[in-house]
Amino acid sequence: MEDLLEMLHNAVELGKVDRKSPYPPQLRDHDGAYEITAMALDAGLGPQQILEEALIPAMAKVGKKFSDRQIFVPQMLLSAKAMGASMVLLKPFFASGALRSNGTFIIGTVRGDLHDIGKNLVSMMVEGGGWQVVDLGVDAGSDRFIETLENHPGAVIGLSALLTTTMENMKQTVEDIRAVSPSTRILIGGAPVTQDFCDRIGADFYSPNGQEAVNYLKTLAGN
Ligand code: B12
Repeated sequence: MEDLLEMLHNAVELGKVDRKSPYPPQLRDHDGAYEITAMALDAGLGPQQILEEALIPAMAKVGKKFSDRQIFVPQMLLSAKAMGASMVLLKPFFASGALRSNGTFIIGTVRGDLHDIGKNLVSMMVEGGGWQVVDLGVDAGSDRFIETLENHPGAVIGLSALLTTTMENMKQTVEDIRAVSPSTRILIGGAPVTQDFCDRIGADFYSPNGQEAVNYLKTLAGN
């Protein structure tokens, strides 16, 4: 079991998407993140364990290697693709609450930011928590959040930012939403985001992961 988690960690860290992907050359004809995830699920490992013990630590390692200049953007992108391949198989487990609707959750990565893995994960979990999710994708400006909110009155908003530079755009987005709809609940997250930052920009809730966001949303839905 541990071997499968370790193999998956390696596949994501090295950017081995699936068996047929040619990169990295030393893993040619080896299983990739997709196949290993399927084996892990078949072996009875839970999606949360796969996420917490293989995928998320692998991406943290990738970030560290990037900071240390051991790898560059193309390798980081392949790791992201490998994690995405694994998430395709995990999604049905997280999204199984889609038929109930506690309300609408509008989520997006803020303007100037193209990181979407964490946002997609939160989106899956919130959907699994029984909310209808409207996903605005990446590089979403305040105008898109406000327009979508007009079409879904009472919706809760989730903002993601992974860059210190785009945290400024997160602050601006919160201000812009507050200006038109002061009572709208706004959740924020992303690797550089903190509780202190949340307090400073006047967002309602900060969470370092999707699960705590789901728990907070439950309190809003009254269950
Ligand atoms: C993969 C990756 C990329 C991929 C993204 C692909 C994709 N489709 O997302 C690519 C290659 C495109 C990329 C590009 C860049 N990246 Co990059 N990237 C990463 C990396 C390695 C992993 C991010 C990730 O997916 N983590 C896994 C997910 C699951 O974690 P997460 O996003 O943090 O999400 C969790 C929580 O934060 C939270 N959460 C997230 N969002 C939300 C929202 C809400 C509402 C809530 C409640 C919670 C929540 O829940 C999630 C689940 O637990 C990070 C390293 C790191 N440690 O974060 C660097 C990192 C973020 N990147 C970095 C940089 C510098 C860049 C580039 C500027 C590089 C360049 N020179 O071009 C560009 C910027 C592009 C842009 N404009 O956005 C830096 C940022 C440094 C900084 N302080 O700003 C990092 C930290 C790497 C590093 N150590 O230097 N990157």
